[in-house]
Amino acid sequence: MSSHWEDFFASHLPPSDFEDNRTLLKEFCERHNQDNQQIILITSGGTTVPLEHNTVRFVDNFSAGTRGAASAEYFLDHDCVVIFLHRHKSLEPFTRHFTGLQFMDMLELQEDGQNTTITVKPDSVDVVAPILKRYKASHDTGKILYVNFTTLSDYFWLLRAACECLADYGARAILYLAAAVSDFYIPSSEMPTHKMQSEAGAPTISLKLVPKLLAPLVNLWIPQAFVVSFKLETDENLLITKCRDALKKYKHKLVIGNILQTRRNKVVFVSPENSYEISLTREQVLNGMEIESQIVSNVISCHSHFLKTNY
Ligand code: PAZ
Repeated sequence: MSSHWEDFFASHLPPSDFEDNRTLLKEFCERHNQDNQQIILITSGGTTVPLEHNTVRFVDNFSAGTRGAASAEYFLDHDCVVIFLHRHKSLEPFTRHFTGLQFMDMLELQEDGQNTTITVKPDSVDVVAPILKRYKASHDTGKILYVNFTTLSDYFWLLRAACECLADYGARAILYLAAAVSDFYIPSSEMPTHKMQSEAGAPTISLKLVPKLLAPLVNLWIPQAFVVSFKLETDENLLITKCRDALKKYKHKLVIGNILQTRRNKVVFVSPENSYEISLTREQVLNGMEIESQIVSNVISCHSHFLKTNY
């Protein structure tokens, strides 16, 4: 049995910087709430489940945040305003293109007496310039807000706060829930305070089911929004059924299903009306196309259709 979402909030404290983030979310939502402005809340990356209050060890998952970070860029290209609620240190829009030492290798250092000049190497300009241009366009106009979480309970607190701040947008808000949120956790009351000691022998860890936040999110926190959830499976035979079950249970607008191994080039859109697949050809992949560009275009047209038919 999973615990109830209200019990979860009652037994887990908000993150220490919660009030600062709530203020940022509120100001950002108020600033952009004019005319017909659409706003997208993207959740991205995986949540951790601590095994100790003073956390040395935790349960994590595979998600690097590629889907969320890439999607944020494409939503910004469509002139949308974006809240990027992501796992601390997971991939972020724009910087994701320059991970590791790759970026250092694109730079040239010249030291001439007192003067130090750093330039982008001529053969890297064509790589850096278009990304820098997109970055500047969205950052200089303040179109994206970054908020980060680490643990499952940080994520819960911030997601609810973001929904509350977005409620005034009504149907103009799109929730794009791509984060890989843990299904299991150790309740705060059952967690040891200090680092588990090996002298005590191998621990037996008993995990509890995480309450599903989609239910209060859709019914209470932001009932008019266009809510899109993602469903990850490893068994192809289960995918569509699980997507349909989620739609039936939570009554939101769209589920995007993907299989772990093929998630970079194939997804399935499942709505109450229909389902269809989006995939990239081998050639498109080789040309550097990302499936998120198509996912985002499709989500935007589903949302426009929703606005036209419901209002
Ligand atoms: O972060 P990533 O790009 O490696 O993976 C994206 C994803 C598979 C986590 C996302 O597309 C997704 O399916 N999120 C929901 C996962 C779930 O079923 O809880």
